[in-house]
Amino acid sequence: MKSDQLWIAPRVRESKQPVVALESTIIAHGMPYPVNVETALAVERIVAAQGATPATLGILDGRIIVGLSTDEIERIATAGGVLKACERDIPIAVAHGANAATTAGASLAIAAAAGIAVFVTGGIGAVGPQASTDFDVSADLPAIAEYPVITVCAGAKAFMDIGATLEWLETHRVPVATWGSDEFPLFYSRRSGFSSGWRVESAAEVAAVHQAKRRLGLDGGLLVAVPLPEEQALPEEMTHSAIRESLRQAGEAGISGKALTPFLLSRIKELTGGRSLESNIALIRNNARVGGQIAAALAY
Ligand code: PSU
Ligand code: MN
Repeated sequence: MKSDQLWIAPRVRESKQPVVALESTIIAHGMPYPVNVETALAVERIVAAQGATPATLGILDGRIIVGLSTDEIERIATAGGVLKACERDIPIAVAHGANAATTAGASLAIAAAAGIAVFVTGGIGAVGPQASTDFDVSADLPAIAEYPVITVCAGAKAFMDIGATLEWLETHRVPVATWGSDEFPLFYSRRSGFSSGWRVESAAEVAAVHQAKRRLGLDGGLLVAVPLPEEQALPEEMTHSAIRESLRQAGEAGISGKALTPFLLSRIKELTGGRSLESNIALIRNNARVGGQIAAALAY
């Protein structure tokens, strides 16, 4: 993607601080109004508190915007018909002059074009639970592998196949760090039972590995998975049973493709009496703090 095709907010373009990119699908399709807007703005403040400049990404009237204003975040959260754009949808949204929220993968493509080194999301899309038969592998994964950006997440969304996702990341040469833990986290819960083999304790360590990778001339990204705080985590059994039931309902309703993730997030919220949404808010805030620290460490 060409950087001269981006609308970079002056606040971001002129920033003397490191920039942290944030996605907007979580705002438009991942959380209900008004907590989506409250969370998006809180996440920006948390990034700023670490000494970094937040830039929420999205497409409005066909313009790819790096650094949505508060009004624009409100618009992407409330306007009808906002598309969920993964990377392949970006030219469609641009040509149609449409409004679109960008997924993690689409956001990584834009962040890379804008020269932003750190990207924060909630949980990445990953290898789906039936990928061996339906080929549902999120376009987030190849974007993480391809672009020279550090992605900070709370793991893959919990209804993905975590073991297969870690295998995919190994095959595609993505270093995967787990933050202060030996285990890859499970989005709503802290433990998945899988290890990535690389535990990190500090933002400086992540920054050093990213810089070594660049120096070595090795392309592509790096994934940091941060377990959400214990107090806001769902008990693993609650996570697993809500996922089982919501996957069953998705199968019954014939939901597939890009509608699946928003459907599951909303079903899981109902099945957990709103607790999964609280976890989702807590984990993205937590990721923003870590992402801000990593960006600051890179600039140091
Ligand atoms: N993280 C969240 N909520 C979300 C998403 C991530 O906490 O809604 C979004 C991201 O934009 C991610 C997308 O890229 O879900 C993945 O969708 P899919 O599984 O269809 O690739
Ligand atoms: Mn998918």
